[in-house]
Amino acid sequence: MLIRHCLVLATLLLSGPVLAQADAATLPAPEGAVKLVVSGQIAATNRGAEAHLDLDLLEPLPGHELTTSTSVTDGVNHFEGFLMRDLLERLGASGETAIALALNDYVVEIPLQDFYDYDVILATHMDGQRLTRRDKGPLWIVYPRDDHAELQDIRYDYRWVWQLHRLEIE
Ligand SMILES: Nc1nc2c(c(=O)[nH]1)N[C@H]1C(S)=C(S)[C@@H](COP(=O)(O)O)O[C@H]1N2
Ligand SMILES: [Mo]
Repeated sequence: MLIRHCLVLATLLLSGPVLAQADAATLPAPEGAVKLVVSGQIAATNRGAEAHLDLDLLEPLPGHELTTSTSVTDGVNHFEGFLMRDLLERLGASGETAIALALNDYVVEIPLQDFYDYDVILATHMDGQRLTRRDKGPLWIVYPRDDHAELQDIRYDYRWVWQLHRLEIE
């Protein structure tokens, strides 16, 4: 009995770090254009301490869609992309905050809790069209604004970072 407990404990102690290493090792290098760089408190990296992600590296994440109005477009739009929390989990992220930086030098801090409280997505498409740099792309953080009254607020609107290109996890 005691021996069995010791074995279970030993397995648990060993499997933690071993799994973390395997996970980090399974993030391949990007082959296409890098659309998003994630740095800071992440376990899975492919360039120094950072994760450099092209669209092929994002693709294995489960797809997620949502329909919502935004503060910058007219009417209601359909967005497709990936859940922010799935991306964070894929990268083994830990911490409290994501500092989101955009191509136009816009910077904002987003509490990671947002991504667990709401189905916030990293959108790649709007109304069936791939987002382009010219039109809020290639990646846009989109909140399910119409589904939650509390999200219809300027405090959340400024977290809708378009032309996102970097996340620093702290
Ligand atoms: N890349 C980028 N994302 C951004 C911004 C920006 O300037 N650049 N402005 C933010 C702010 S302050 C708000 S309120 C919403 C809507 O911005 P707008 O009303 O200036 O269009 O988008 C947010 N996302
Ligand atoms: Mo704003």
